[in-house]
Amino acid sequence: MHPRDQTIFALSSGRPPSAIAMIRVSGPQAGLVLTALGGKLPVPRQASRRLLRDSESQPIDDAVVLWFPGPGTATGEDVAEFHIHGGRAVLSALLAAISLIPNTRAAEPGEFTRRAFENGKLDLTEAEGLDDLIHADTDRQRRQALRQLQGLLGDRARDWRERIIEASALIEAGIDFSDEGDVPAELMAPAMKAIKALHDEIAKVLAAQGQAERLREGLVVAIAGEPNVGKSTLINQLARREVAIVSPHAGTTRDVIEVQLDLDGYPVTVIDTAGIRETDDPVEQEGVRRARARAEDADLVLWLVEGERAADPDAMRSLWKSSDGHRPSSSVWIVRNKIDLGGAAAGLSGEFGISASRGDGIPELVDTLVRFAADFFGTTEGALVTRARQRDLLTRASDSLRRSLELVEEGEELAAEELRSAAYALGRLLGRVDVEDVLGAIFQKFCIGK
Ligand SMILES: Nc1nc2c(ncn2[C@@H]2O[C@H](COP(=O)(O)OP(=O)(O)OP(=O)(O)O)[C@@H](O)[C@H]2O)c(=O)[nH]1
Ligand SMILES: [Mg+2]
Repeated sequence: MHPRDQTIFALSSGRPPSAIAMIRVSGPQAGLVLTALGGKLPVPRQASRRLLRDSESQPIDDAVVLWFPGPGTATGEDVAEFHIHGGRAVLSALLAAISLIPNTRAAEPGEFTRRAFENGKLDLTEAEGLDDLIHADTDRQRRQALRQLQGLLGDRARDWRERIIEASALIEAGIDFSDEGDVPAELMAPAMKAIKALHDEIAKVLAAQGQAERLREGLVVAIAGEPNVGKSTLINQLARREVAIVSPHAGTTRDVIEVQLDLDGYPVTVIDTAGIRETDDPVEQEGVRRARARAEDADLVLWLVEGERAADPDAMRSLWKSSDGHRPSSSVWIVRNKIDLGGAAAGLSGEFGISASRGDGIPELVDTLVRFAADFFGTTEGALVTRARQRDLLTRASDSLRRSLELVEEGEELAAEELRSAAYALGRLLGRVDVEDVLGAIFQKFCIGK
């Protein structure tokens, strides 16, 4: 039996123990699984209470079950749901009882969604949106994922693809009918106009994206500086809990410490690093190496200095030593800490004055961070492209359209060929053509049970 014809099952709710757990079954045997464990088939789409029993008629749990006959279901197949008590022993007893039924097996990650995709319930961009929605931590990530799941990009891509196919049909008809190979202008002019419009629309969507792709991963802010300036105190203040050890000894932090923050809906990862200095201690040296590596990759570095001391340009520069002193694209803000000890108050323009231990200046710093994040992510509200895969394929489609406009002078066949590759790229975007290679990569990352 082909693995696709087997009936799959998985725990679809969160990690046990929980008050209630949901096990989902999808495939031709789903109805049989329900009757084998819970007696007669319930009324479709209505919750029914059943005492579930194993193959030896021993009770497993008192449960609520649901029966969804295909194809009008999430996966397009027959689906059964068991809502049981979420204890580990209950779960393992039920999973064991299901697996004893012939032609059933545990689902692989994302396999329910993959079946939905294969049965035409959603296109690939919607499947990606679903995965993003499950992993969304902040409100903005959630809204972006939901737009994707609702198929806004998929709908546009389908429309573009159809229009490309129409335009190429015009050109190919012309090629077939013309004796000398010259396609009549009456056919070419509307085709070219349509291609130009398509190219502009796709280019506009690509240009409007800001950093929508990055909204999935979040912004990375590194706190760096010389030892003992209060970096760990600052990360604790931002996280509002004691994530890092603070001490008066220089060289306290050695590992890179990360916290995830939700700043006004923007996902931000803040990292605390070891104080940058020359040292003989091999452990601290490793800490400094890691600090540099992380600061280099960060989108923003908060360079902490103590009070009125000027930021040491050598120490700052040394941050990027590991990349041949070549400064990466990240921005750097100078933050003056310990202003409670007197000296520099609000700092010079473009600088911040804070007291990490007392909290002075922290709200202003956070506000500025939120504005930075808003700028960084751009206007993601209308963003349709949220993954590199989508961007690559759209760029390919738009490039092919542009080339077909350029090549038409040299021969209609060349233009038609470019249109075929544009349609092909959009087909891949939607998962319509030649996608076996990407499917594995995409669905592997899903949770089991989804
Ligand atoms: N007065 C005052 N002391 C502070 C402030 N922030 C931090 N400190 C103190 O400065 C010392 C060093 O703080 P840490 O947060 O451990 O400094 P760090 O930069 O993480 O140090 P390393 O991990 O060693 O690089 C501790 O004794 C803190 O209590 C502040 O705003 N005001
Ligand atoms: Mg520290």
